[in-house]
Amino acid sequence: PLTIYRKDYTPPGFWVETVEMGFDLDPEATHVATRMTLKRNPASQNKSLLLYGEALRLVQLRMNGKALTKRAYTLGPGTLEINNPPDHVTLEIETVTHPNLNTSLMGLYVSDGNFFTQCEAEGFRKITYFPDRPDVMAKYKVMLRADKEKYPVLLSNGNLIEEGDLGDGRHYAVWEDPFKKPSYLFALVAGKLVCQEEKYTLHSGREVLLQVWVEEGNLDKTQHAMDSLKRSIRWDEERFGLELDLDRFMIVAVGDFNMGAMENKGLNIFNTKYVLANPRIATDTDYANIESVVGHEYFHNWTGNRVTCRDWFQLSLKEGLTVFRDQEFSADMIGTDSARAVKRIEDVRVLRQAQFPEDAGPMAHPVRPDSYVEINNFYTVTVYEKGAEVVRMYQTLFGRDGFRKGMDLYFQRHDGCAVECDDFRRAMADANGRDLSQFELWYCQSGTPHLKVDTHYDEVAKTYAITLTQSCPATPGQAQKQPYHIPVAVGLLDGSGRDLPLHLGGVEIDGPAPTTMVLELTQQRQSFEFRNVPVHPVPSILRGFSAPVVLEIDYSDAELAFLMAHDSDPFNRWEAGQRLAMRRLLALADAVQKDHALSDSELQETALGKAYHKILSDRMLDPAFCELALTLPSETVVAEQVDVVDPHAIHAVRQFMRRSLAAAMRVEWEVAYQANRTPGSYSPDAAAAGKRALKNLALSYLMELDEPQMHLLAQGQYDQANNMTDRIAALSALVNSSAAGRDEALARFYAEFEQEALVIDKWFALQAMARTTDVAKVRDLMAHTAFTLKNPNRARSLIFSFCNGNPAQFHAVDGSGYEFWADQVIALNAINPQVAARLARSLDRWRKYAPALQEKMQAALKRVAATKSLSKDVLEVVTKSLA
Ligand code: B3K
Ligand code: ZN
Repeated sequence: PLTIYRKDYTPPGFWVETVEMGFDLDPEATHVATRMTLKRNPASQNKSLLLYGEALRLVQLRMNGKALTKRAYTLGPGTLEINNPPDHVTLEIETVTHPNLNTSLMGLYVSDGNFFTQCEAEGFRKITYFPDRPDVMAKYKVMLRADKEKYPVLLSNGNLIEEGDLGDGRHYAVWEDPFKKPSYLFALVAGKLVCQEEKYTLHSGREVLLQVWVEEGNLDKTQHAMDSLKRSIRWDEERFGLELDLDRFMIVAVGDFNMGAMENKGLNIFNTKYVLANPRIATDTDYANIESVVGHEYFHNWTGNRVTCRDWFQLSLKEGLTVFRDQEFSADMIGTDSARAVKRIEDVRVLRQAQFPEDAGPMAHPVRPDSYVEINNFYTVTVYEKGAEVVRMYQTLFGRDGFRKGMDLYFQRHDGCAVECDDFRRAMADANGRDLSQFELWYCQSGTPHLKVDTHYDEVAKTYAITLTQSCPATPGQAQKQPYHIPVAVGLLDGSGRDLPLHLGGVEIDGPAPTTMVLELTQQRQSFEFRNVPVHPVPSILRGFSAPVVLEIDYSDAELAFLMAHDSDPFNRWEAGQRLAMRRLLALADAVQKDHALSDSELQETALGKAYHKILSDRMLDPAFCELALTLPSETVVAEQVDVVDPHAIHAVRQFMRRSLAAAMRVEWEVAYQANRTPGSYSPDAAAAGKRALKNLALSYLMELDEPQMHLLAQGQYDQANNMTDRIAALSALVNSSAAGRDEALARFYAEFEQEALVIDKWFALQAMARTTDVAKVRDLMAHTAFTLKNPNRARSLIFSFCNGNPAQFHAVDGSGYEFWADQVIALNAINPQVAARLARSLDRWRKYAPALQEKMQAALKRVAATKSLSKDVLEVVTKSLA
C-alpha cells in the first residue's frame, strides 16, 4: 500500500468557494447532486483538478454547464482528475451511494433506520467526488429530501433557512453554514429523532438555540449532556474569551459510531455512550466522560473548526490542543485543588497505560507523524494524549496568562485558516518573547524520554545540586535523538515534610521565595544548584507531571513513604505510592519466576504497608485521592517495567498483593466502606463520586477475602443500589468471587437492562474482564443473541475488553487467545476496517513477551497479514508490528 509523507505536501491546484448539495435520501440508493465553484490556486504547481471519491457511482459530471466527455477526465482508483480545466470552474456532479450497505460507518450510513454521516478524516469522498483535504475550505448549502414519515427530522450544518413539503409524501429542508469549513466537518442527520432544547444567552447577550437529539425513549437521558454543553460554552468564554459563533448548536446521539464523537460544525454527532445518562444506566465515570467529551467537541469549534489543520500530519494541532482544553475544563468544573489533582492523576494514568506502550512499540510515531498509510490509524493516544501533554508544557513554561497570550495571538493570526503545528508553537513563542525552536523536537521525535536525577547536598555550603540527564530510546525510523526542552517542576521537603523556600543559584526573584520551581532542561545533562538549603532535603521532582517522561530517581523506601505522607504536590504523593507498590510487585514477580513461595507475613511492617495504612486511616484526605493512591498499578503498567513479560506472574502477584492488603487492613477497609456510603438521592458530583469510588474500592478489596459475609455485603449493595455506579461495582465484585449468587446476579442484571444497549455493553465488558473468563467463555458470549460484531460499542465491550483488559486469560499459554484475536480481526476487517485496525493493535507489544508466547503471537499476526482483501488500515498495523 501507498505511504503518504509529510514532506510531500503540496498546496491544492484549486480552491473551492461554494458547495451546494442536494440529497435524495434513500437507504438503498441515495442520489447526491453537488454543484461547486472552484478557482485555480496561483500558488500551486498542480495544473489539474484532483477530486477524491470512494465507493461511488458517478452518474453525471458537468463542467461550466457542459457534460464532460470521458477524455476530459481520468477516473483512477479513488480519484477523479480533470485535465487542463480553466481557471474558474463550476462542477456539477451526481453520485449514488448505498447507505444501508455501508458497514464501515464512514461517509453516509444507516443506524437503527436513521441516516448519519462521518467524514473525518476522509469520509466525505464516500459521499461525492471532492478535493477532500482539510486545507480546502468552502461555504456549504445543503438541501435534504426524504420520506416525511420515516425521516421527519432533517439536519445539517449551520442554520435552517427553509423547509417544506414536496407533495409525494416527501419533504425537504435547506441548511446553510455561514462559515467556511473543510469537508471533514460536513454532516447530515435524518430520521425519527426527538430533542431536548434550550435557549441560552451568551456573555455578549446574544441568544442561541441548543439541542440534544436522541431516539424517542431516550429523552430522560439528555439533561446531563445539555448541562455539560452549557458549562462548556461558559467556560470557553471565561477562560479563553471564545464565544459560540453560531445561532444554533446541535448534538445528536447515534448507537453505531466508530469513536467517541465528532465535532462537525454546529452539528456534533456523538456515540450514545457520550450523551445518554441517568442514574439508572450511567456510572460516575460515564457522567464525567460525557462532560469531558461534550466539552471536547464544543471546544473544537475554535480549536479545529475556526482554525483547522493544513494536512492530516498536523492532526495534533487540533487534537492535542483540544484534549488539553477538555482536561482543563473538567478540572475547573470540579474546582478544588485536590479534585484538580485527582483529574491530573487520572489523565497521567491513561498516558502511562496506553501512550507509553505505544511510544515504545512498533507503531511509535511522533506527535506530528512523518508518514502514514491510513490516516485513521493515527487517531492515537500519542496524537491526542501526548499531544495534550506537549500543549500543557507551554502552560507550565509560561503560566496561565502567558498561555492565554499565545492562544490569543494564534487566533489573531490564523482564524479561518488551515495551519500547521509550527504555527501554534510560533504563536506561543512570539506572544511570550521566547525562542522555542528546540521545543519542536516534542513534535518530531517519537519515544518517551527518560529523565535521570542525581542529587548532592553540601552540608557546609548549604547547597543542594540537582543534576538532570536525559535520553530517549530508539524508535522505528529514529535511531538517534536530540535533547528535548523539558520543564521540570521541583520542590524540596525538609525533615518534617514542609516545603523549603527555593533559591536557585543565579536567579533573583522578587517577593517571597517560591516552593515549586520549573527548571528548564535543554542540554543532555545539566545541573541546577539551590542555595541556602538548611537541611538535607527530600526532592520532589516532576511535580504535577510537568513533562511526559519516565523519571528515574533512586529513592529509598523510607523516602517514598515520606513523600507519600507529606508532599504538598498531590500528584507526587500519589506517584510515591505507585513507586513503592511497583517496587514490591516487581520483587514478588521475580520471586514467582524463581519459584519462591510468596509471603505477606511482614507486609504491615513494610514501608508500603505502613503508607497504605496511613492513607486509608487519614479521614482528612479526599476520598477520590485515597482511591487512586490505594489502587495498585495495572497489570499493563507493570508489564511495561520488565524486559520480558510473564502476564501470568504479573497477574498472580498483583492478586496476591490485593489479598494481602485486604487481609492486613481488613478493619480499615470495613470502616472506609461504611464511612463513604452516599445515602439519599444520587448526584454525580465529584465529591459524591469520590466517596463511591473509595467505598467500591473497599468493597473490591474486602471481596478478595472471599468470605460469605463479604458476599452478602456485595449482594446487599447490588440489591439496594439506586445508581449504576454502585450496582455495577457490586456485580463486578460478585462475578470475580466464588459467591453462590454470581450467575443469578448476572442474569437478573441482563433481564432488568435488556432494553438499554449501553448497559448491556457493560454486562459484556464486565464478563470479558472477569478473572475466570477464558477464550471459550468469550466465544460463548459471542453466541449470545445480544451480541453483534457490527455495532462497534458491542464489539469493543466484549472483544476489546477481553483482549486488552484481561491479560492473564488473553495470554493463555496454548495461544488460544491469539487465535481468537486473529479470528476477530479478520471478521471485523470485512465489516469495519477502522474498528478492526484498533483491535489489531492489541498485539503491538508481542516482542516483549516470553519466547513461547512470542512465537504464537507472531503466528497470529502472520495469519492476519496473509488474509485476502485486508484493508489498508489493518495491513498497516500488522505490517508494522511484524517489521
Ligand atoms: N475528531 C474526531 C475524530 C475523528 C476520527 C476519525 N477516524 C473526534 C474528536 O477527536 O473530537
Ligand atoms: Zn478531538
